[in-house]
Amino acid sequence: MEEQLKQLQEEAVKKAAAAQDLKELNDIRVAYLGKKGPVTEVLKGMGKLSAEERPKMGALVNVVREAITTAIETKQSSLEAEAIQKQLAEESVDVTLPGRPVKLGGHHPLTRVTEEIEDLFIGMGYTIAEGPEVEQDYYNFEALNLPKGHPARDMQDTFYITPELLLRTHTSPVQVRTMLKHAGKGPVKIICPGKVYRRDSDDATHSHQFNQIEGLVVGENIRMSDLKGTLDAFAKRMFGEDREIRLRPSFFPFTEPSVEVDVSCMCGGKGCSICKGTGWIEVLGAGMVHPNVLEMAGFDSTVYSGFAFGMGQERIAMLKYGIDDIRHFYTNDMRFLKQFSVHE
Ligand code: 2NM
Repeated sequence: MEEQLKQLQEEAVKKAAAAQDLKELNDIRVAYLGKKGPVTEVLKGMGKLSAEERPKMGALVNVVREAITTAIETKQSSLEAEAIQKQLAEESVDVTLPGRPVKLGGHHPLTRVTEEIEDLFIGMGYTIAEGPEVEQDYYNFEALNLPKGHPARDMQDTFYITPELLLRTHTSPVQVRTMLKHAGKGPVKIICPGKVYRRDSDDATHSHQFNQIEGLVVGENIRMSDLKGTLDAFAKRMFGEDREIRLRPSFFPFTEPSVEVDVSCMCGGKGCSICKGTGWIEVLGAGMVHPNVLEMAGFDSTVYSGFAFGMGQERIAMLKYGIDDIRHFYTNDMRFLKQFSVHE
């Protein structure tokens, strides 16, 4: 019987060590240590043994059972560890794998031009001022030296809501409002970007709604040369350091004198379709703020003077990017917009 037990132990330990998986190992446990297993059978037969032999045999059975149990538990630990290692290997993340590219959009060309101009003037110490698009006749016209009946405020050009309320035709009313807030004390140094409205028929170069940026500086001893230097810096930084500006006399009711400002063409005047062979491109209007406008805005025109200018982002963007039709800005054709995205 002793011999039989030793053999059982040896056999079970060998099988446990050779088990391929946890199920096989459990089968071995049931086969050797289970209720119907050989070890239990030996225990059952102990009743037939003599009083001296019984404790000896009992101790031996325990030793055998312990040995088999230990062998199974050892194997179980190693199988479980193997399973975890296998799982870890299968589920590992390859951090060197390149990520999937995220599609990036881009800013609308008008946003780009607006922000570029804003950055440029903020860098020169200006602040940004905004105001309502639905405006009072007083701020849009009257306070800008455009009394009722003036030809420049022709009914044909303005969207009126009531006789006293309209869609602003320029952002100048924002400048009037800002000057009034300063209550006669300078300096004022602002740019006013925003949407404006004109009763025009839409075509390749006209839109009933478009964007404008106007600038205004009011202070003591502000001169035409300050305006010229400011616009020269603007043209160079917007279009390139090799560009120059040219001022031609013009007329606006709210400035005196008034000028039309041209920037030199990149063709150098050799004759291209953009400058039509003249070498110059008109980009904005400007002038010294009319004393009437300063006075109506609460400034003493014998102490204060100022310059102002205005431009359209659409026109600037068309020149900068070579866009031939203003309607491209508003029709949201992806083939047009994609040209301004960060990636293709
Ligand atoms: C322009 C051209 C010339 C202008 C004048 C003013 C104000 F409010 F100070 F009187 N704001 N903007 C101005 C002057 C605008 O746009 C072509």
